[in-house]
Amino acid sequence: MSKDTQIFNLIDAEKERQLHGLELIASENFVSDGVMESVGSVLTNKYAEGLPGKRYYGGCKIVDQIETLAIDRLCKLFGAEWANVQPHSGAQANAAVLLACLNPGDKILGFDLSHGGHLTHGSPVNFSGKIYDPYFYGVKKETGLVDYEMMEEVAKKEFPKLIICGASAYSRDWDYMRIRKIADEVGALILADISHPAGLIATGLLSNPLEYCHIVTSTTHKTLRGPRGGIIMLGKNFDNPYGLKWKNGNPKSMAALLDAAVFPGTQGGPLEHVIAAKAVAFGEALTDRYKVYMKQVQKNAAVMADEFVKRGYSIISGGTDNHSMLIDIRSKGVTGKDAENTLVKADITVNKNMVPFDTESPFITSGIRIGTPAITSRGVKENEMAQIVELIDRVITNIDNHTIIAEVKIEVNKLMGHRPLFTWE
Ligand code: DSN
Repeated sequence: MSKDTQIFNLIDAEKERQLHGLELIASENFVSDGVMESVGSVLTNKYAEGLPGKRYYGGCKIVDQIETLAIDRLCKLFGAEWANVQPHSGAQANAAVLLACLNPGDKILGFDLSHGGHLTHGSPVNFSGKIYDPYFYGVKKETGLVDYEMMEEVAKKEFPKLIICGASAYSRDWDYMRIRKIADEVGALILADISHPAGLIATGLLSNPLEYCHIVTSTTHKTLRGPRGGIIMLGKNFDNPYGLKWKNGNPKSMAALLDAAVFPGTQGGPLEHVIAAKAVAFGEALTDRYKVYMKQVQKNAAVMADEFVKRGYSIISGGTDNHSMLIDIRSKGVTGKDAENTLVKADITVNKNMVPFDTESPFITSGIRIGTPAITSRGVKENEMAQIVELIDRVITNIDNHTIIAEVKIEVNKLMGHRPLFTWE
């Protein structure tokens, strides 16, 4: 059969866009050939509902080995005792955790979406805020840092069953020990969603929540540089401290509850091609060269943040310890929406983002979020950050000047066009 030219021409066009542009969306990355080949492999043909060794379909001998390797590598990477690698996404992983730990109407305490949190941490437009009863903590206005006093105050007033930490737009490390103390005082479980900084945690560049948090979820496609997908992990000695049950059954281990919440609770057949790609990514993340990559991501972000500050931009919390930064661009007289839309004309991709205490709606926003995982995968180093920030600044400060935007686009294409999409260099 001949190739579907309509679709494959579009795939080629998207490849060209990725090759020539500056990809600064903090949650995106470029994967290795091994990850790409696994996702495009014959494993997509296989049904394997269940877990390795306990499937509802025949012919799972090989995929059992693949999924077991993925689990073993993941546990080694983070020092986890148990993992489930089947969630199709980070949102699916969080849905499974909430299903395993809560009953409809139970209280949860999450990081406010408009302060940097995530939809699945209790937003009213998401299942987590519709099915459960959400309360929030945010950042302190003066510092832009997580307000742990507020977390404690709300927790002691509301007694949530689950406290969720982790963020989509927060550039500092978390105090997991402090969160555990608060959770223990009110009898709550903790879910740490490390989707964004997972790679920095895996390589010891940020603190590891598995030491203090009962359950940890992540996506696999951001700093972890794997295929799009989710994971759930458990640390040591946190097995079901409050004796949760599954469907009025006997108390079960937390691992059994979470497994059941993934399948059959929220998903059907696992994507074994994606699980193989996750295993490849975890294998890569266990290498020294991945640690070199993550250090470069962190260094690039720190230097980039400094360059923005030098040009008069306000970074929430004043800088970054991880791969990302949230920039308040109000001082430049531009909204997040206009910045995103104009930067893309110069082949620079960022996303508009609310800043804490924003007066604009989520569709407009006063900020942009920027991250370095993707450009670092293309070999960009810290000595190129001044040039990249100058290009972004030139667009933002000339938002209506089509000639200047066209000039920036040419410079962006020159800077990026000759590089491979993925390199270890
Ligand atoms: N969409 C992800 C991000 O960009 O951070 C969160 O789900």
